[in-house]
Amino acid sequence: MAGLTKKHIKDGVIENLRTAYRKTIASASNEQIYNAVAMTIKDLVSENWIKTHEHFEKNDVKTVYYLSMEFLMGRFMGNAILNLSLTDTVKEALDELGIDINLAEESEPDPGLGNGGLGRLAACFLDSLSTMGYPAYGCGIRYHYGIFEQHIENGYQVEKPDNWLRHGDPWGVRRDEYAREIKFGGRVISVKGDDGNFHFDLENYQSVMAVPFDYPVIGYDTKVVNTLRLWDAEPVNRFDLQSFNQGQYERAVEEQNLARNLSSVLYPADDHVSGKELRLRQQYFFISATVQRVLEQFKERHGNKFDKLADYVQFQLNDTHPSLAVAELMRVLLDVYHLEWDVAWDITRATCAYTNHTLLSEALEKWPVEIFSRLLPRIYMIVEEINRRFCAHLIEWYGNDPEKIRKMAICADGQVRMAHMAIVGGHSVNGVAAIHSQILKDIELRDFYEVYPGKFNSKTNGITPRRWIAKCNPGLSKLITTTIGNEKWISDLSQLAKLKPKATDAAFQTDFMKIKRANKVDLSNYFRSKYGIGVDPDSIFDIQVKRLHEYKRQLLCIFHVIDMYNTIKMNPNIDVWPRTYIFSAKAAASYHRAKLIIKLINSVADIVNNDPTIDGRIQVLFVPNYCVSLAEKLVPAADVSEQISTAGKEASGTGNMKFMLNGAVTIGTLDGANVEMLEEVGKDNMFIFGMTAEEVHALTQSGNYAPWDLYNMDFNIRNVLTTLINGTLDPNHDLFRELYDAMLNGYGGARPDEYYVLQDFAAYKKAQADVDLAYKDQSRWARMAIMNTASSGKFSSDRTIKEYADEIWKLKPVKIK
Ligand code: HTP
Repeated sequence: MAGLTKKHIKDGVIENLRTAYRKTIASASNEQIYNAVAMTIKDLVSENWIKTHEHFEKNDVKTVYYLSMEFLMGRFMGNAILNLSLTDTVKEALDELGIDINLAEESEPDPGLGNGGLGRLAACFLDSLSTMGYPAYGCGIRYHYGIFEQHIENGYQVEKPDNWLRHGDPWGVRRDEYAREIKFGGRVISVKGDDGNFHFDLENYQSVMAVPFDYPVIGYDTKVVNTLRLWDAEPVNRFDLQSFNQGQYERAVEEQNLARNLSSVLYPADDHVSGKELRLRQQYFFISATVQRVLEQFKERHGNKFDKLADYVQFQLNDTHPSLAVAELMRVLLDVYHLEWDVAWDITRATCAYTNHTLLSEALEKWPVEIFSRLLPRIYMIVEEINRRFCAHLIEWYGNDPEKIRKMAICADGQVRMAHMAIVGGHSVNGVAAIHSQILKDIELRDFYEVYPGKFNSKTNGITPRRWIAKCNPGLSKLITTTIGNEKWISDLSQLAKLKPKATDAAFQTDFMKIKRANKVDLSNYFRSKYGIGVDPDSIFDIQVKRLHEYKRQLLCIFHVIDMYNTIKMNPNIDVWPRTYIFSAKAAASYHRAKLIIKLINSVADIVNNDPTIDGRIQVLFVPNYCVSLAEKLVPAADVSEQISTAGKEASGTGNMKFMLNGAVTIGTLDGANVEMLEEVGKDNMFIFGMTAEEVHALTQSGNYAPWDLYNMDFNIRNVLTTLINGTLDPNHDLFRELYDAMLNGYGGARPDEYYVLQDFAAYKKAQADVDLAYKDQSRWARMAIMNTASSGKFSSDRTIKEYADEIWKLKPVKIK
């Protein structure tokens, strides 16, 4: 930000400490100092934030509302400083005050308001929306507890609550003026309106207030500041409880509890739904608040011209979680603004668009009609009517084919299917990588593609280069800037292609690998200070970080570690380059198998790290509490990026892109965005192995998969599986028998080795041997690493957002003077 001096910042920090805490720098805690710095920076952006909204209003701009249950923003401060180009100014100002900027940064809580890829994608999208000047709101829930904090005790995951608001919320601005009432339950009544028509309303309902907190979304090198609006729940009658008579008192207490629970916790299961009533309430809560407010604002600006709504408003549904927006928009248009059904329906469909993020059937949200109709009686009526009309349309289309209609209906088998509602009620359905979108059309949503071919499209995910290189990897960023000659690549990542000719330049290779090594040293020092374990920075850093899920196959990687361990034990003189395997992953609290895999990784680490025959050639580390700020430390230090999901299961992946951008070489399957990464970087610079999605599909369909045959024929597989149960890892022999059984016999009714770990094992082992060979040729490795960075331009979320804006939202960027 031009014109800002060190003095502004110093004065701001001192003043904020004084007024907010009655403290001086000497007496303030680290958290208070962090808050004072954060408030100072927020103050600095307020002017642009206000200007942005004045501009939006004056020019009556079209706006996208990104509706999402999750925003995994990561720490705000460092990103704000980077995007405002204040890195040096702030550092010097704090230096002069005697404040260590790193300490201030580390005192910021990392708000974990998301589970994984879905929430982090939403955060990257917001960064790109502001940076490119698109008018946008992110709309979600202000959970008081984010995803749990993971501790490892005796090798097991233990969950602790994460109260990220403990020390205050310096970035949030409470907006009481936009608080709205949200109604649950009750009975639907019809009342005759002034227009002579009957309209529906509710009586005997419970309600809570939705109160928005606004957070600035600061773009890079721009004056545009968009808004992340997170809704918090509060009781409606908070203040006059005392005056209530008996019956109302009980109701008021219920409503108090409802409010307390509503925005309390994020459901910590990724790619999986548990169908809990509270979650449906959360969904309706933030959707209803958002839709009500957006339509009020539209009415203020445009009166009753709701037929123009889609020209000014687009709702993007981040997965099925916000798909109640379809029904809520219908409700408000019908019951509040008294539009006719057909008119309201055309408006709704033109305004909503849906992104599908996953092919896992356990992630498809379905709500029991009993819960849905009891909690949201008016919304349920509307959903039934949408369903009735949709089924009538299907009968026209297919003739009377009851089986087909039952399969495609929105309400069937006692359930409401949210994906079907999102597809029918919007104008766009997109997948998140080419292969994923293709599978949606060919298999998963084939019937819908037949009826609505024009709605289907693909938008390959992306990541923001601001957080994921400029901020987290300053060394490499500087090298890129001096090599290219300017910083434009930070907002036009395709410029990285200019590095390609440098991939074979010996001097550039040396510079590039020096930075990689320095990042590895930094990470090792961090591990040493935090966990008391250093790692060898000259070893290969082989990293797999993501949610723990069977389809992501952490098991394949740890099996390979066991195999290497067995190999070295049998041939102690074998020549392998030392390797450090780093895992980090949270498992859903109720996901027993995933938690057992965490225990296995820790048990393997115990044995391997302490075995003198291994002599440091393998080191295994499970780093607790994977989160955005930890990722920012791991990604720049990786040599090898593990992206090894069963083909056809990982919709896109976005961690894969972060590692590629930072010069790690990927070992991966032809799944998700890996397929497009291969197109960009070429097969010489990536280690691709294993079955294709078609092969996986065919093998599953055939029913011929026989892991016992693999066990009998492959000595290495046999050895790895035996290690699970022969006492090496666990003196009682029983702890990991479940995994052994799951691989060979199937466990708890599941098919044996459902995710084809053993089927892909030999190919993976071969690919890992190729990694070892490639790394031994340091110049070859440097070339590969540079080519990865240089070829990653496509995976900027700026590119993704431009495609959404051009093709789905028809949204134009603004410029603010
Ligand atoms: C998923 C997929 C992952 C995607 C990510 C963002 C599920 N959101 N929900 N996501 O597991 O592959 O990259 O689209």
